Amino acid sequence: MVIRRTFRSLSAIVVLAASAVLQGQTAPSGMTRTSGDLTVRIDALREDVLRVRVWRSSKPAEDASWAVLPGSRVARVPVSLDPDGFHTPKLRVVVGADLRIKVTDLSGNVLHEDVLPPVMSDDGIRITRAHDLLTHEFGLGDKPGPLDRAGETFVMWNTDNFGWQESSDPIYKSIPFFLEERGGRYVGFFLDNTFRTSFDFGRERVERNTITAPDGPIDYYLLYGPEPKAVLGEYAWLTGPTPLPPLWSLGFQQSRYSYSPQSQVEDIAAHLRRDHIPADVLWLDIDYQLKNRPFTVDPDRFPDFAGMIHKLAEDHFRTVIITDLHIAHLPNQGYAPYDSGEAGDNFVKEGGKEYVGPVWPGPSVFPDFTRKSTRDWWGTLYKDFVHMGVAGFWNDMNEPAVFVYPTKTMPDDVEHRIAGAESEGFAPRTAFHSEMHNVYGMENSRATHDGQLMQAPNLRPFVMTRASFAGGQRYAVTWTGDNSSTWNHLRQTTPQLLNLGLSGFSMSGADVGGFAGSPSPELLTRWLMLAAFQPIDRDHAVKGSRPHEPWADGPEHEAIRRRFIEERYKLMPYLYTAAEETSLDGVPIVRPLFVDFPRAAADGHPMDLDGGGEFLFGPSILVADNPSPEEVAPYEVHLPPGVWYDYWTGERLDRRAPATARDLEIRDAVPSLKPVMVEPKLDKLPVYVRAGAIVPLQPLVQSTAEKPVGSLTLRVYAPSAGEPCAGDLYQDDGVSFNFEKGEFLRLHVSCNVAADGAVMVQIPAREGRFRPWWSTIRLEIVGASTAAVATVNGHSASVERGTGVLAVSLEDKGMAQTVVIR
Ligand code: MIG
Repeated sequence: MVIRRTFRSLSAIVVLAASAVLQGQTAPSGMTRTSGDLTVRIDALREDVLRVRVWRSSKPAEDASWAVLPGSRVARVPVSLDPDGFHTPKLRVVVGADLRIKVTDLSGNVLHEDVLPPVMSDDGIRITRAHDLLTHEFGLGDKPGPLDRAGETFVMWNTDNFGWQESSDPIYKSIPFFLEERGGRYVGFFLDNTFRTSFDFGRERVERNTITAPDGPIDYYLLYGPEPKAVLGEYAWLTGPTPLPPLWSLGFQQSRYSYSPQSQVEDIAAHLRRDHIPADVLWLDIDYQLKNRPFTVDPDRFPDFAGMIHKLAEDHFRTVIITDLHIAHLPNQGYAPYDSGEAGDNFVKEGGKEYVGPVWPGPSVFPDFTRKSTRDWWGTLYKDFVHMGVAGFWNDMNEPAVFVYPTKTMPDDVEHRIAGAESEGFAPRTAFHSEMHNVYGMENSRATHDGQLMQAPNLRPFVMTRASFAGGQRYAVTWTGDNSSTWNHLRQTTPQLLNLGLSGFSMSGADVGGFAGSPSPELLTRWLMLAAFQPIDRDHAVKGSRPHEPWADGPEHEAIRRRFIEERYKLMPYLYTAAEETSLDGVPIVRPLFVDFPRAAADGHPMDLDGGGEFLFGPSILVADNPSPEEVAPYEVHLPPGVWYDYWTGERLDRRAPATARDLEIRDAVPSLKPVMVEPKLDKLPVYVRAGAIVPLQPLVQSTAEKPVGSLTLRVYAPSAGEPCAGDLYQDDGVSFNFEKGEFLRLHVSCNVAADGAVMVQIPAREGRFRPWWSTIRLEIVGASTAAVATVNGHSASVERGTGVLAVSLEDKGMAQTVVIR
């Protein structure tokens, strides 16, 4: 009986095996299995990436995706068939007769296991995965709450959620992707279903992770680590990485709902420059428009809009303006966005007629962004603004938000058309809002991105979107919407931005100072300090709130705030290099410690090092904010194993968190195993750098548009003798795509500390043709012993000594150089 079953299923596998064409030969790339009216098909897209689909009846579901890149969706590698499944060189898949799936690594460690068969019926879909108290999940986009999603339940339904709180769900974005850790191994799970999906991570029953949706496909991807960075790279391979942003978008940005009239915008710009607060971007919210109508300018309040943009640019400011998607319903009244949109049949419908709903302009219509021709039309609306020199666009309200209650969005039966999405696998059809709701904001930002690119093909587009879906990082950066001016919301920015980064959105920020309400001077100061180490640093505030600009609370607060913004600008080469890294490997700019130190905690728990306020800013810098930011008592900072330096003082810290069971046993007797205790002070934010890092810095500028004067600094944080030591630097013109044609500069600097303490730094010849702003390099060695002599390429050079720092200056013509300090 057992033997016959095995034999039968084996032949079924062979007959139904999906195929990969390799070197002209057809080999199976997975398997198909049927039970009752359900069929499951599993394909290996790569050795470490699986795609699982389930369908009812004999006809496979539409093989299509808004999120997954077409090339990745159809990628296949050959697999080896087993009697009960198949394996790749990395993964083994077993499929039961009842269609339960189990995926393990080749040593048998479980990565995914269905505890119940998949369900697909008229009531929707359900996947029930094994879970336990030691399983942890991260990701799921912008959802508030703790970094670890385990023990909670979440719903994906893009929602305008003014004043959301820590327990609010859903909010603006739906990213049905999570990174899961069990037993020190990481796996990624991405459910490619755009309906209102729900994720329960052991909340209802601790042993179950239940994933449901009222409709749509069972179509999910499993991404195997075992390291978190591998999963993040695979997710970037699947949905596209965050592209290289324009350099200026990493600068400080000042916004308010709303700067108006024109003279106020000009005053804010002048004040930033007068007070020497470095800044790159000013934002215009809805009040620059006439009666809140998108793609208009109010000529009374902004008498010379183009002139203002131009003048701001001369003063090294970029301007980003809001362009909401709701188009005022004004037939034949000379409002071109409506008339041209209507002429091209570009708005969504209900019962065959244009759907009209109330938003800021009053009765409004909504572009049908899942139609390519609509996106193309939308792109044309940007023509004037782009040619005026507006640098970027803000897509708000695109959940879409509609002022009808309680749903706050359009009805489920509104009709969208899917057209021109053949390369994404979709045949043209009409789809209801219940299916398109969660991708609507992403497709809005896509249309804006593509439109900006169409108008200015050699400028990197910049779009900030509020709503999005998995893969939306290809088109836009994002922010966390309408947070509040409270200490808890400041604290919340850390887990929220970390989870966004783990969900593909490396470029994200939270309204600095909080949107709703008014921050106290201390809160605003602490927020500006922390945000200097977050990917997007944008100060924004609701109408009617107390002023939020850095100078708002007098010179003492302003001085602290300025110092942190200045530090961000000095670190710009490091930050930009981290942004470029994201665009290649999907590792986000800010990330939890476990991403870089997956095995650093003694008990293996990914969060055990992390008191709640700690995160990595790029590969080498650790920020340890107060986990209870309003608390005045000292708090503990746990540093991953290895030597660390205090970023501000250069002090070497020989403390580390216990990393082994033995460490745990002896910790009470060993001072270096004790956590670092931090005494909270208003103007102090603990920042550390790992030994062996080489951090590039630049002279202070007031805007990234300003050419730095002076040397490039390479700050080497000396490791112990024989330990690894390296750092990267990436540069280009910061705005165009010329880097794709070789106009970039890349350096991989390395160092070595000998047993006698001598430090040798090797700067290789530059890669790429970009000519940088510097002609000298200042090499700083932090933590060097009291050495005195230096040689540059064998010739003796003078050494400058500071406290704990030695510095050598050298000319840089792009050739390889070797510096030795002993
Ligand atoms: O209904 O454009 O989240 O950042 O300032 C409010 C006005 C509409 C919501 C955004 C906020 C923006 C505001 N918008």
